[in-house]
Amino acid sequence: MENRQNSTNINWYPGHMAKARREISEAVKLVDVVIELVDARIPMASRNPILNEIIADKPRIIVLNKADLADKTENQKWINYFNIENQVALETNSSQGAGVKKVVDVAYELMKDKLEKKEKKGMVGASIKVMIVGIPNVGKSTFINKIAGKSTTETGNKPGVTKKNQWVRLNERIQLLDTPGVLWPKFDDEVTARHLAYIGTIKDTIIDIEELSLNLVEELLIENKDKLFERYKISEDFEYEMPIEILEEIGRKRGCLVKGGEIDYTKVANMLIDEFRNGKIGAITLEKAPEK
Ligand SMILES: Nc1nc2c(ncn2[C@@H]2O[C@H](COP(=O)(O)OP(=O)(O)O)[C@@H](O)[C@H]2O)c(=O)[nH]1
Ligand SMILES: [Mg+2]
Repeated sequence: MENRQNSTNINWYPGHMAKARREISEAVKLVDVVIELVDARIPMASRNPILNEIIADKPRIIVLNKADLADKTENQKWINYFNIENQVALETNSSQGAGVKKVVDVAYELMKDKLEKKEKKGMVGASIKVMIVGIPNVGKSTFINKIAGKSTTETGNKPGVTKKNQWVRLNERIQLLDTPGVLWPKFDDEVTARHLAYIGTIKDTIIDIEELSLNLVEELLIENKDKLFERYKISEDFEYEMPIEILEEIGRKRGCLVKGGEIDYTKVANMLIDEFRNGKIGAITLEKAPEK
């Protein structure tokens, strides 16, 4: 399964970025609505501002995908935030299909007037064209497969929109460009890069997993301490001064030990990151919507 290969295996070089940008710009000209997928756990870090330049005023729907892995209340706050900004936003769980049909319906609603005008002018069979855009691993292929109802996206993980434009008919009025636009993740600042690493957007072999796990513990302690402690059965009155002590306790609880009973840091770090990525620690939103 070529396209199931981890998306993070692209190494983005300036050439790739330029190519992705060019290809998405071309594809955008062909569509009426752009559907931007972001990760509901990190709705800021999982966006690439270059998209604003590329799509300019074209109607857009922001989709908070992997909503199942994020906090329900926070998802709603993000949707409200975008709505206040005059931006249509919805949440989905593409794996389960929850919310995906609504995205199609909303895309239609956005373009309804335009379509009716075309039909009044006598254009028979006019339809709305949409495309999906987002950074690697955000769920584009899963989303497309869900709304298209079959496996249409053997896209692999090449930057940009690589195949010749093929359209998938979603219903009698909407067509979907079957190849998503792959945007590069932005590593402008440390927090963004770290957040992308937590969710698995950055290739693991180029990150220090032990350091990353400590950062994650530190971040979870701020607002998700209860979930973290509950998951690893850490006592409420466990005393610690540094995140590393929590990581060590998790290691002990999980038996991530080397001979002699020392903590196996690599093992516990990998386990923790893996469990976070899979939502085992809980539905957690790391980036909050700005308060209005
Ligand atoms: N929990 C959860 N996992 C998802 C969701 N959407 C996609 N995934 C998973 O995220 C990973 C990346 O998805 P994929 O569609 O290949 O991402 P792409 O690189 O943007 O095409 C896969 O393991 C999917 O099963 C979702 O809404 N919820
Ligand atoms: Mg894909």
